[in-house]
Formats: sequence, C-alpha cells, structure tokens
Amino acid sequence: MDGITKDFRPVPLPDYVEYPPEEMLARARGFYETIAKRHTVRDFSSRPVPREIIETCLLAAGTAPNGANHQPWHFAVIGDPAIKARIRVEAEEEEKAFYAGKAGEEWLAALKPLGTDASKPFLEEAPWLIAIFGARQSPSADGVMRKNYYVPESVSIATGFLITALHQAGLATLTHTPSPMGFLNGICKRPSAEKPYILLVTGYPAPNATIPRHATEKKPLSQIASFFV
Ligand code: IYR
Repeated sequence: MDGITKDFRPVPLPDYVEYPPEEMLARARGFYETIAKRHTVRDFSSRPVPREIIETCLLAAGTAPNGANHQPWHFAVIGDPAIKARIRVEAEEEEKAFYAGKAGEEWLAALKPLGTDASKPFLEEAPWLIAIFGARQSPSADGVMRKNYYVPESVSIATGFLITALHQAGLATLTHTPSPMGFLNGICKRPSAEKPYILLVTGYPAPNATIPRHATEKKPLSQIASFFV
C-alpha cells in the first residue's frame, strides 16, 4: 500500500460537533464580532512575528475546500529583508505605471477613497510577506503531473482561511495585488504552471496605523443577501 487513495473509500465523518440552536446563534454572533474586527491595514510595524504562528495559520489555510482535493496552492513565505526589498522594487514599478494611468480613470476614481498610491513601504516593513500561488497543474502524491480544477476558487477560499487564521492569531493583514505580478515567480522560484494570485502582507499594525473611513462602510444584510423561504 503506497498510502495514496485513488478509489472511493468512505470513512465516518470525523470531528463534527453539534451545538444546541441557542448556542449556535451565540457562536455565530461571536464569530461575526471577531471577524468584524478585521481591517485591511497598510501601516505595519517591523516588530518580529514568530515563524511558528505563520506556519500554523498556513496549516489552517491548507484545510480549505478545493477542486478534487488537489490542493492547488503554494504559499511562498518571505521574511528575508533582501528579498522583501526586491519585491518592493518590482511591485512599485508596476504600481507606478498603474497609478500613472494604466488603471484608467474609472478605476483610479474608485480607489480615491482608499488613499492608496504607488508607494508600498509595507513590503519592507512588515515581517512577513506571503506570495500565494495557484497551480494550473501539479504533481499528485505519486509524482505524476495532473490538471487541477477550480484553481481561482480554491486559492481564494484558502486565502480567506489564511486571512481569518492570521486575524484570529492577532495579526493584521493586507491583500496586496500589484498587477501584473509575474515577477513573483522568479523571486519565489515557482514554476510557470503556477500563477501568483495575491501577495499577503502580515504582521503587527504600526502603532499609528489608520484605515480609510470608506473601508468601515459595510453593506447591510438586506443588500448582500436575499432569502427564498
Ligand atoms: N494594486 C494597487 C491598486 C489597488 C486596487 C484595488 I481594486 C484595491 O482595492 C486597492 C489597491 C495597490 O495596491 O495600490
């Protein structure tokens, strides 16, 4: 037995915990309260964050639902100041072109309330950058290359888990998307079958960190959901 499961072999559902309905509601409210305290941060402290915290949050990300359980993601974790400096140079080069007009008027107008510009000091200041890649194809456990499915969906869900895990651990995050970010393949030594999706910045917020007021405006439930009952 090589330990690779290729046939359907059901096992009893592990780990499920049922709560009485009142407790469910209390837990749902509790989680909402916790996650509503997550804010996208652009001012990071350079205070170090132990690697084991990042590793544990990545393990949580790796439990995300995904296409055919191929787990088509890779997380390149950068703490080396020299590599962070290279990423900043490359990202700022793309961002300069973006803000100089490549984005187009409508997009730049949409970004105005965020107060962002081409300057990305957080790429050097934050202790950790996590470059998140999605693999169009990747080797299975027996080393044979195979196609992956629902890659953007899978990677995005895993990224959501990661952001949630980092927040739960007490860290701030920024989902940064310099566009295009193909330069990350070279710097992170990832194959061309992998596409960088997001550069996740994480660490402690700077003591004087601010967020745009615009970001505090969340749509009410009536605008984000419709029920058919
Ligand atoms: N990638 C650029 C621009 C940007 C785009 C969107 I859409 C945002 O929500 C925020 C920023 C930047 O990082 O500045």
